[in-house]
Amino acid sequence: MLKLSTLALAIAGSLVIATTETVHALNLTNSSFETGDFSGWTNIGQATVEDSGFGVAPTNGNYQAVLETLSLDTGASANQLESFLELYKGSLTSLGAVEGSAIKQTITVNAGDSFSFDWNFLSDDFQNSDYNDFAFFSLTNVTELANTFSPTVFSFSRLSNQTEYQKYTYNFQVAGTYTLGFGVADVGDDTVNSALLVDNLKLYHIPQTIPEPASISGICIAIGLGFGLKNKNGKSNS
Ligand SMILES: [Ca+2]
Ligand SMILES: [Ca+2]
Ligand SMILES: [Ca+2]
Repeated sequence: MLKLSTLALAIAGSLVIATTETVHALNLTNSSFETGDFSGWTNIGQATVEDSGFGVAPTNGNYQAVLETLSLDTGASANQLESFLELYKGSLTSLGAVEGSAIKQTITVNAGDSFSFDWNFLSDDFQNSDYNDFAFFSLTNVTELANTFSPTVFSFSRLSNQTEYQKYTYNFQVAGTYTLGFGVADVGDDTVNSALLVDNLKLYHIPQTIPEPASISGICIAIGLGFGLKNKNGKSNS
């Protein structure tokens, strides 16, 4: 008898958890760069916010972030980028990075939250293993988005080739506060420009499945059965 009542309470408890799960607002500041600047972000090296006048249209609104390695020194070495993005030493230098540019923002997420953004890698380098510039995003580790061997088409911007905008989605398995970074790196030497365009960042939470009416009624019957038996049991004891 006690076992059945406990079971009913446990089922009722799980029902409450399932139905109070809702989409929650997630904190990401200036997620589409629509302020026209890096408000809410911190940047290092050569980073600008540009409109379609750049030669590539933003995917959301009027502005996008443009990070470049430049044909000269950005002023941010690979070691400085690793430190700026709070990455383990060697995270970028082990990939051949010499210098580059990056932006970052601190975010707090729950397990199960998802994150998406649009990116476009551009370069004046083309399929060159010695100078294989690359674009990346970083949380705890570096994830490469593209390099000079990625498929590209012609670009009307100040860089010759582009992958065109693509969407990347990431699912957080572990809750916590992360340093979210985006960057582009010169490899081999500090010359020949490459760029990473970023736009339309979104942090969101997909609600857990709410029990269907059939299973809810089943749970209600189970709870009712539990209370009914408890009352019956109470009477028999009196
Ligand atoms: Ca935008
Ligand atoms: Ca450079
Ligand atoms: Ca380069």
